[in-house]
Formats: sequence, C-alpha cells, structure tokens
Amino acid sequence: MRTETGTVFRLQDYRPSDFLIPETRLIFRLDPRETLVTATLSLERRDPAADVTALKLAGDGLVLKSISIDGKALAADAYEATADCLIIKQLPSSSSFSLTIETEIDPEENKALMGLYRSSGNYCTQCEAEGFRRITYFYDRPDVLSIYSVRIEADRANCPVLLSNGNPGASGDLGDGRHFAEWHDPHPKPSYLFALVAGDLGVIRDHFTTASGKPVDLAIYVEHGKEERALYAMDALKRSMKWDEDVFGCEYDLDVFNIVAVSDFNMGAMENKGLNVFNDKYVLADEKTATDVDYALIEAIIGHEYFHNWTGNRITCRDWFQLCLKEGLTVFRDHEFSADQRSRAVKRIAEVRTLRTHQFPEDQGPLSHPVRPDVYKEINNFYTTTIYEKGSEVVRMIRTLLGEQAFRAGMDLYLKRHDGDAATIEDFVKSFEDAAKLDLSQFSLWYHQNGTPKVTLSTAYDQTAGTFTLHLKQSAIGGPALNTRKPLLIPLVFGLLGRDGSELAYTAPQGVDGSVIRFDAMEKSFVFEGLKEKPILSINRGFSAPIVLKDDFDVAHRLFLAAHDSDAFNRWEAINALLMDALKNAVGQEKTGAALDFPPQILSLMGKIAENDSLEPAFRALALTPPSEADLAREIGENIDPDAIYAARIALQASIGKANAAAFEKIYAANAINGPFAPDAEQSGKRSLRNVLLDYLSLADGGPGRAHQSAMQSGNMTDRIAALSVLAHRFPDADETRTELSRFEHDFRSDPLVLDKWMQIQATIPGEQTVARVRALMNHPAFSMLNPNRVRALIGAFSSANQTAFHSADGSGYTLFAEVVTKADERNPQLAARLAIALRSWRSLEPVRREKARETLAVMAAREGCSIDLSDILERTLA
Ligand code: 0A1
Ligand code: ZN
Repeated sequence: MRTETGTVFRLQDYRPSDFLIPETRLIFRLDPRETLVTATLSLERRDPAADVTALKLAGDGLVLKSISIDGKALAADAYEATADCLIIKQLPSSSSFSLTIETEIDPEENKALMGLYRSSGNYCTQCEAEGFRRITYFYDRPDVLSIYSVRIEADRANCPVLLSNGNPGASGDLGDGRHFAEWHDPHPKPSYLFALVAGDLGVIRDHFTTASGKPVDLAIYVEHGKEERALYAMDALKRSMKWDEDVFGCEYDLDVFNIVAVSDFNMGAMENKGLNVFNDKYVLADEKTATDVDYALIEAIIGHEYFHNWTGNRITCRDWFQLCLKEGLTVFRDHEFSADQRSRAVKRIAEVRTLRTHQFPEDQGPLSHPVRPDVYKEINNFYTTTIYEKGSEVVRMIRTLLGEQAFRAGMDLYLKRHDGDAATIEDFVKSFEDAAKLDLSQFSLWYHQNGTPKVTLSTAYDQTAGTFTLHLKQSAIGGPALNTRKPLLIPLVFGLLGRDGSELAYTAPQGVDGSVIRFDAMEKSFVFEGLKEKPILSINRGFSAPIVLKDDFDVAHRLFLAAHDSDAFNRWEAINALLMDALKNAVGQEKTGAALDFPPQILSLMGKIAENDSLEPAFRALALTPPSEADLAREIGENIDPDAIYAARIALQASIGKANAAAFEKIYAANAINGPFAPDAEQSGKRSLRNVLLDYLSLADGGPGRAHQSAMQSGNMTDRIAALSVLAHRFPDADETRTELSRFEHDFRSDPLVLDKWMQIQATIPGEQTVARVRALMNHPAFSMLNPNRVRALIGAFSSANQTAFHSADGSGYTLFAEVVTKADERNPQLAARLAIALRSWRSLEPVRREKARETLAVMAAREGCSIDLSDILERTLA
C-alpha cells in the first residue's frame, strides 16, 4: 500500500515516458505466500538522441530478488530499489536493451484486492488503475503499451486452471505435482489490462462466430457447483458480441474470450483483455437466487466489460485524467445495449433515476469534479458516477446533437483513427467534429465544467400574434461560481402539444434544429410562430440533457403530459414531478406538526396509472414508485430532517394504497404470471408492478398477512425478496417477519452472496433501532470485514440507503459507520473510501445532525495511519 501523502497529480504535467516497452515476458511461480515473478521487459528509448541516463519504474510493496540488464546482474550501486520504486542509474547507451526483474509477492496477505491476490483459495489479479506495480516494477501508466507473453507455473492439484490474457500457448507438466501454461496476447496493451487467474474452478463453455466468420471459444469460470448459475451470463455475452457487431461494427479479435467470477472483488468487474474478471454477484444467477434486477445488472455488466474490448482496450486512455474516454463511452454503449434488449423507455427512466440519486448529489456536493478532471490525489477515488454516468450522458448529448447517422460516422472515425492508441477526450471529440463537420468547442465544456446545470424556463403565449415564447436561463448547482461559468451548449429535445395531444406545427426560430433546441447562452428567448392555439410544452424529452429543470408548469400541465405526452420518459417525469411536489409539501406540513394531506387528484392518478393497460407494466411500476427519500432530500437541498422526509413518504404511500386498494387488488391479480420463469423484460415488468402493488396493499391492510402469503408462495427470488422487504420494512416486529427472515437465513446459510440480500433488507429497516441490528449482524458467521460484497450489503446499504437509521439524531449511526470505515481502511483502503462517500452531503443536514456528521468526518480524517484513499475523500468532503 502506498503511504506517502500529499502528492497531487495534474493533467498539465503529462509527459510521455522516456522509454517504450514493446514486449513484456512474465513468468509466475505461484505460491500462496511466496510467489516469484520474473519480468523481462524489452526497453526502447523513445528518443535515442535524448540524454536519458536513468530509468524510474513504479512499484508498490515489492521485494526485489534480482535484477539484470541484457542477462548481466546489475551491480549494487547501479540501481536503487525501494518497495515503491526502482531507479536504474546506470543504463546501457544502446537504443534498446532487455531488463529482467525478479520480485516476490504474498498473494495470501493481499487484502486490498489490488495486484495478485487470493480469493477463496484461487489466485486472481486486479490491475486497474495502479495494481500492476504490486506485481512487478513497471511503467504502470496507461500510455505504455506492450505485447505480453505469460507463463504460469503452479501446483496442479490446487490450480488445474491457469489463465491469462490473449490466446493460449503451450502447457504441460513440470514434475513435482506442478504444471505450467503459456499465454500470448498479440494486442499491445497497458499494464492495467493485464490479468492472471489460477485455481480450481468449474467452467461452462460455448462458441461465437464473428461477422467475418472467425470462431471464438467462450468460457465462464465459477466455483465448482455453480456452473448452472453462469448460463445467463453466457447468454448475455453472446448477445453482447452480436450487438456490438450490429450496432457499432466492432468484432472480437482473439481466439478465446474468458470470464472468471471471484467472490472477493472491489468493484463490479474488470475488462482485462480476453480475460474479464467479475465480482461473482454479476455473473451468478438463477430463478431461486437472483432477482430480476440482478439479471438486468448481469446483462448490463457483461455487456459493459465486453464493449470495453474496443472502447478501452483497442483504444485506451493516454492518462487517468481521460478515464471517462473509456468509461463514459462504454456506459453509453451498455445503456444502449440494455435499451435494445429490453424496453427503451423503462431503461431510460431507470438511468435517470440512478443519475439523480447518485450523480447529482456528487456533482452538487464537496466531491464534485468535472467529467474530465485535471487534478487528483488518488485515482481510485475517480471511478465515480460523474465519470461513468455523467460521462455517458455527454456521449448521449453528442448523439442528440449530431443525429444517429453522423454519430455513427464519428464513432467509426474514432475507432479507425485511434485503434491501437492511448487517446484523449480531445481526440474523441475531434472525431465527431471531423465526421460531422461541426465545431464542438462550446459543447466540450461539458467535460470541463462541473456542477449540475440548471435550466429555468418561463413561457408566454400571444394569441393574436400566434407566437409562443420560451425563455431559458442557465445556472448550476455545485461547481464553479455562477459569475465564472461559461454557457454550456444544452440540447433540449422538445415538442409543442395541442389540446388533443398531437404535436403542433410551427415555424421554428434560430437555434432550433428539428426537435432539438440548442440552448447555448446564459439566457435566451426562442419565439415559435404560427401557433393558433396555446401549446403545451414538453421539454427535455428522453432527458436529453442531464440537468435540473425548473419549469413553470402547473398541476394541470403536468397531468396533461402524464396522460398525453408521446415521449414516455416525459410522461413519467410529469408523474414524478407531481409526486415530488406532493412530498415536498408534506415534509413542510410534517415539520410544522400539521396533519399530512395529499391532493386527491394525485391519489386517483396513481389508480389510473395502475389500471392503464396500454402502458407496459414495468413503466407503471416506475410511475407508481414515489421519489426516494434521498431524492426528496436532494430536492429540498438544505436543513434536511430525514425523519420528516420518511414520515412524508410513508404517509403518501399509505394514502395511495388506501385510496386505490380495490383497483390495486384487481391489477395485482391480473398480472399474475403463469408458466415457467423467464428473466425477460415482460415477466420482470409484471413482477415489478405486482410487487409495488403488494407494498401499497400491505400498507392499506395495515398488517403483514398479504406479504407473508406472497413470501411463502414465491417461486423465485424477485418475489421472495420483495415480500421479505415489505415484511421487514413495514412490519419489522411482526412474527411473520421473524419467521420469514429465519426461513431465508436457513435456506441460504451456505451461500453468502444470497445472504447479502437478507443483510441488506435488515440494514435498511427504517428507524434508529436498526443501528443495533446492524451491529448484531456484523457478528453473523456469514459476515466478513474482508469481503467487499459483505461489507457493502450490510454497511453500504445502511449508510447509503437508510436515511433515518444512518442519520439517527443521537449520532449512533455515525459512530457505527466510523468504526467500520476505520476497520475497513486497515486492510482495504478502496473499500473504506467508497463507504465514506455516504456522508458527502452532510452540509445539507439540519444543524444537530450536521454537527455530529462533521465531527465524525473530522475524527476519521485525523486518525493516524488513515490511507491516502480515505483521507482524500474525507479531506475533500470537509473542505
Ligand atoms: N474498469 C472497470 C472498473 C474497475 C475499476 C477499478 C477496479 O479496481 C479495483 C476494478 C474495476 C469497469 O469499468 O468495469
Ligand atoms: Zn468500465
């Protein structure tokens, strides 16, 4: 683990490396405690004329065993090796030479899960962003591309499976119970894409033939006995490969594609060339153990990692400031893939909900940073929702501005022009400018200017002139001060609707291109002519720009859009806004002690939506789900009292349930699924509708009977978990809840991954008594502080999805949180830093909680031995 503090990395300091490493040969002699790594690097001076006399390579916690150049051991004074770096001071003057380094590492002790480590007895690696330097000394930076040849030697009994990147080569016996396998990856790659896996694993195999007829062997490796649970992931992989050919013309480029599922992993998955390593949570699924949401995530993440083969691997990043080059673009691609596989409208709504719940608070708080940052202390802390999700939104806006065809032409040009490169955001944008013959310089501000843009609109209709004026003003929440902000180019897809819901014809003003308003000034008016009736405006359709929109729409306007907008996203948006307004009003009432009431037309709207068979069930489920407590907190923005928010939301849900019980009951029954389980969009939509209704009906009943019934009858995990959440969250003290929790625990006692769901449900029971419950669960045999999935299921859920308990007024939630974050930090700083972001919005809390939160952060930040990862987050949060 790196321990030096205070180093700040800046984009402006970027310099190419002095040397290139065209080839890298690695030999691994695997041993749990003493693995020997022999690395032979062919080094080439980038500029043979330059007077470069020393070579500095990065390391992290390494023990150097030997070092030689061109086969000759180096004299002791020819180099300096510390755990964190290797400096060779005497170099041959030749333009190229070969450097051989032998290091020893301890995979068993590696609990940070970066570099080479052991998970359930199997060896695996994680090298992004800077894990390769924990394996050997190297130019561990993404712009140094090398062709890797790898030889793995290991005990045959413990490690029958030996995998690395690229295509398989020789393999054989070594005597003494050991064997070897060789791998060669012909595609030059940066060190962060290196991977090795060795262990005793089960496998499922399949094949894919690429568009040009090349056969590819596919394999997914999982723990023995879990092979069947990888079949859906394999299906998703094949669909991903086909989709990337059809939609982006990207064909796979090796003879094999391997995926390995491991149970200890810091993130979701990793796109290592030809050898993707996955958190097992995103591979394993069957009807009895995975929910529909799990299936959808598996499909999305399998797609995401596969799509990286072109956007990330064939074209990688010049430096880590360019992270969104691969991540934003690849998220955009996986979103499109999921939209094509399922319902586009439902997918878009889900994306926007995620963006608002996670990215908006980040961008509006102390951890706000541009999509393309220009400074960081710890790159691991920049795998953020801004880089990923806002980065994807920026790509989506490019498509909106260019249109489908020019966008595809820009992508084709980017892929062709930069294949084999370590590229930058400028390269990416230039490809679209050149393909579409467009100037995107103003648009590029989206990459550089942080904060959530806010657009305030007002409208006026002049009956006699037949003109409709739309006045737009831009500002931002978070990011640079308003007077220093430059106007963004904001693409707003829109429509003007007539009273019958049809799109009205008009003469468009300048700056309007078809259905897109290009809003490019701090303030601007757009005058539409030729309108004989007052139009009803639908704007930011499909959430064409990732902004906060302050409109002047009244309830009637929203109800109209909810019923008639041809844009499904904006129908949902109108419903969501109505619910948000009702909730905000109720929070105000709750704070003054007034009785909570909700407009009857909102309550009946919910009934109408549920009954509207022309809407797909998944859409209805989303429309029937009120904004989350976190969304409401963000919308209110200051002086947050989580108890008032909770009270308002549950009161609204109970009122909706009671007002529509009869209708809901009917719809619940009508959407029952007969026949075998399928994790497809249609069935999962019905299940989600039924389960939203189950919650409403249970609130209307005021008792656990219905949810208990459903839990007992459920044949799949989606329904079982939904029923269990209703029981635990609505009736935590009921006997039925205790019974069902025990039954679940018993059924999955030997499957910690499934038990995570059980932990998560209990960690999110509202109310401060959950603090004690979480403490008790930390002593459960299935819990482990060393496994990130376990910690996230219990502590991550508690701190990020349980507003009332985490923010308990007595501070007990924060105390527990600080204990766990500190403990995690001792072994796994990345995990600790990710948990710590749960307190990033502390400044919006009411004063008592705010002070307790600040103190908690300050104490954690002052702790001696706090990792760079964690202190970077804490310091920025407090700044
Ligand atoms: N590139 C991966 C994400 C990832 C990043 C860092 C990691 O290190 C612990 C692991 C994975 C992706 O976008 O899927
Ligand atoms: Zn990615």
